[in-house]
Amino acid sequence: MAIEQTLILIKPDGAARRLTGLTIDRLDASGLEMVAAKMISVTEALAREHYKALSDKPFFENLIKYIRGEFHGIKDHRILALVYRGENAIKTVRAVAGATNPEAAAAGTIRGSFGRITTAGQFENVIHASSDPADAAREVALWFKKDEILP
Ligand code: DAT
Ligand code: MG
Repeated sequence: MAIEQTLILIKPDGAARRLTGLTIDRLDASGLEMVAAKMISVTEALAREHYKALSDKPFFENLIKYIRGEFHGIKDHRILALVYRGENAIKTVRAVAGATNPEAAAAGTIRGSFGRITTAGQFENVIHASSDPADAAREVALWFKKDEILP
């Protein structure tokens, strides 16, 4: 099986609800290796580029506000971004995260345990995890410079 890298973001609901440590603990237990980590201010441009595949969705504008912390009072739009590496890392992290829709996410997954859908219909699902190899490569390069990732 291939060694992969995948991007994880602790989303503003995850940070606000103090789920950063729990998320890292779950990723640590999965056996994958953390190879990059930083707090970064999510600019409007970065948010739109990250989610550009969803730009035609009705929830897109709220998704941009959500990831920039505007629903959770996050200072400076800051977010913790991580890269994990290992065999089958992309699927492994997606399994730890659970399904996109928190109501559909399996019990015991991060999203299944801690995600919610707001009354406005916004999915608050605690973490972002790259969904496939093409997405992962694009996202890791978007959020991190080469020299910020351990070789
Ligand atoms: P994932 O984050 O599991 O890769 P995605 O890439 O399809 O899912 O969507 C990105 C984010 O957009 C997702 O984490 C939450 C939000 N989202 C997706 N579908 C939604 C919907 N039907 N209603 C509200 N928010 C949604
Ligand atoms: Mg996705």
